[in-house]
Amino acid sequence: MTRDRLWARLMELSAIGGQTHSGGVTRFSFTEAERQAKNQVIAYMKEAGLDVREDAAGNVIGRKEGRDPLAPVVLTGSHIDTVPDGGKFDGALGVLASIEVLQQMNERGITTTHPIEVIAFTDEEGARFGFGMIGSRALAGTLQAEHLEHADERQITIRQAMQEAGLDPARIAEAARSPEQVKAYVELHIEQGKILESRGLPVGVVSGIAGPLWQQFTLTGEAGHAGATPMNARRDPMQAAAEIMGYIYQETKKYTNAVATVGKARVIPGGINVIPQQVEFTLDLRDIDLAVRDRLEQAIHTFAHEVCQASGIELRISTLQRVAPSPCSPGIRAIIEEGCKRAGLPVLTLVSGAGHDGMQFGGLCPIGMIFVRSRDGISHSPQEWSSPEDCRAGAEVLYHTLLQLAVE
Ligand code: HGY
Ligand code: MN
Ligand code: MN
Ligand code: MN
Repeated sequence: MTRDRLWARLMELSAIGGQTHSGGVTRFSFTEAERQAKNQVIAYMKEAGLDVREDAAGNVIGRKEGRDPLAPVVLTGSHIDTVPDGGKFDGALGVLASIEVLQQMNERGITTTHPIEVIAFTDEEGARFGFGMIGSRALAGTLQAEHLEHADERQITIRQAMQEAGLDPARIAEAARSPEQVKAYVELHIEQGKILESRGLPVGVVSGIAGPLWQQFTLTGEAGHAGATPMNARRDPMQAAAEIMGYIYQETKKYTNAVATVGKARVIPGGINVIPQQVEFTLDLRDIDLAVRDRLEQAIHTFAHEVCQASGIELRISTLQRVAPSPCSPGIRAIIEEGCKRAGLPVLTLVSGAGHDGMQFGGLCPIGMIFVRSRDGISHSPQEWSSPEDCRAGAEVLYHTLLQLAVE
């Protein structure tokens, strides 16, 4: 596996579109930064000898034809959009390693029975609109018109952003694939956790993906003077929000695999000497076990309503996205494990705490994921890093996996 080409492309892509002062990448979907990166990915796909197109949802697709063009396609890929000030590897590694693998097959004159497509999915992260996995939902045929009404902080909706990017939102159904058309989906991705590093392993096999629930809590009280208003005469939404946040963290810690994050908060009007009128914050709640996530969600909502009722605060909770935890297919796991052995690597199976596009394919095709070690388990940060050797090892396992899936 020619590491230099994969590594060189990883570094080159990270410098295209959205580089931040801290060395990270901010590349939101349907922005100029993402367009530049998509154009670069298209160039790589063409260098790899793939037929390239963009579908109605803006997914960039590179196809390697099979002996039987009507045989169900083997899908691979990931995303090139990022979180704010994200890392160089999250998503990009999966897209570029897939291109590298197909280029290697073409350079070795390998023709598979099934066609193989590498996809750079539109907006996996949801960082701009608070609603993610847009491209994979479209491919699964589950992206609904109402989803396109989610808006960014400038109140631009997904629908408007798609139109500005030259796409016709009325045609998103054209991006959908049917189960007969797709054999499997396999994604290579950085682990974004510490398990592989703690075991001294470069690559892991994913058994399942924890499901993210994203909600927005809006608390409305009464603005007032910070100095002249006694503590017992306030309807302060920040005090209620603080109690609710404290409960979220303390309650979630009772469960082994559950995680909760309050990643965004907004105070209105936001004056240092003004009791807030309104406080908004987001909740990202996950667990590989849906029953645990549901139980936590209910407990948090009950507590929040009790706190707000007792303090005369109006509470609104809106759900931004609710993605069920997804198992990876045992059959594909076995093929990936075989790929690890062919690459001379030990086999370690682990759960993904992070969400991925494959979660959208429950009704479409079996899914599998390969993880590459993350230094210190850091991701969604400019400090995100995986070694060239580990990226190469992951690409090698992907190579064996795709070959096995596409030749059968
Ligand atoms: O949020 C996630 O888990 C992924 O990075 N989209
Ligand atoms: Mn991510
Ligand atoms: Mn990702
Ligand atoms: Mn992913």
